[in-house]
Amino acid sequence: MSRLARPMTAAVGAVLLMSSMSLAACSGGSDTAATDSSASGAAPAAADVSDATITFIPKQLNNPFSDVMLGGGTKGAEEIGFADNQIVGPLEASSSSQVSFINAEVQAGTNVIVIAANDPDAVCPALKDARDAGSHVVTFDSDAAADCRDLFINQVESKQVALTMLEMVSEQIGGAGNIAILSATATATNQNAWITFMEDEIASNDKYKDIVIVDKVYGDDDDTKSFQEAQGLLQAHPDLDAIVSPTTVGIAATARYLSTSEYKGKVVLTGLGLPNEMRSFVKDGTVTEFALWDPAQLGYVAAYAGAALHSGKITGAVGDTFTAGELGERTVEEGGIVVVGDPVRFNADNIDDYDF
Ligand code: RAM
Repeated sequence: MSRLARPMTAAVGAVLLMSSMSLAACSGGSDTAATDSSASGAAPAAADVSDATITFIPKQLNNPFSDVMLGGGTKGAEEIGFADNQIVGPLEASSSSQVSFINAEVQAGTNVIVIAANDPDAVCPALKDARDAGSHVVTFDSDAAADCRDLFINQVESKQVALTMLEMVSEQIGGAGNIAILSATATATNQNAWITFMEDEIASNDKYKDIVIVDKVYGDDDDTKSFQEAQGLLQAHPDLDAIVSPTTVGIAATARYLSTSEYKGKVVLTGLGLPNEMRSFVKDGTVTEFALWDPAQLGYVAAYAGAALHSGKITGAVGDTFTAGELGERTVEEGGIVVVGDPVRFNADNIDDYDF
């Protein structure tokens, strides 16, 4: 099945096939991507987690991105054979909203906690308590401070996410113009890293010297607030050329606002979105191109990383490797980071090839 997205320029790197690794597509088994066990000549012994528990704590529960990510996590946890797997978490993505959930896991003696941090620091004391009590902590999607977790499962190298968004917006506004960022929460580690890399690139790369970020607003990954922030941006900046929203909640809400407004087709909208949420806006001309990765892979790799840590197969040291089921071998990189895949750019030509 060929679903190669439109190639990017060399600056960002080629868009890789993501669908070949899609967990949904692979769930049938026999036609799945092979694990890397053949590379070493011997099948890696499965991590024994039959007496262990794993709990996933997303940024928030009512987020379609989290739902897909957690689906991958649950699939991984079941496949590996954890005695129990749970999902708990807040309904809103505020800084401290996850602390009581972490504390409850410490009380319960959960062996592996997988969390997408709403604030890199706010969750730290509770995560440290968890580690002191013998749990392993894996962050995914949005990192905590590095000394509070064992590993961070990152979708894509953060700078590459930023460069992909910058390149998309630059292409769509002809290389020059006023842009605004509509982000998630102001404390989100992942969005803040992407925004900082975008700002740095604009400041240092001549190619983007005519792009100006005129505003940054935060919809808190709340649909209503994001919708209102989009409306506010367009009112406050009549000369706005584009909105970049590095959050699936923000981009979908902004698209909904734009699609029935006078700005449809005039103000560019790009960023990170779920194909299933953005499809109608691509088809009706509100959005030309946006990007994402497969969130299910994040959860899936995080479950395998948790199992490898719990069973002592890895310690989380740089260079450690583990096999993430059908997605194959992964290596721990500098900073205790495991990178899952590459972003794909979605547009009218390929969006129907994706189902998440
Ligand atoms: C939202 C969340 C999540 C982010 C995606 C792109 O769903 O903020 O953390 O990774 O967007």
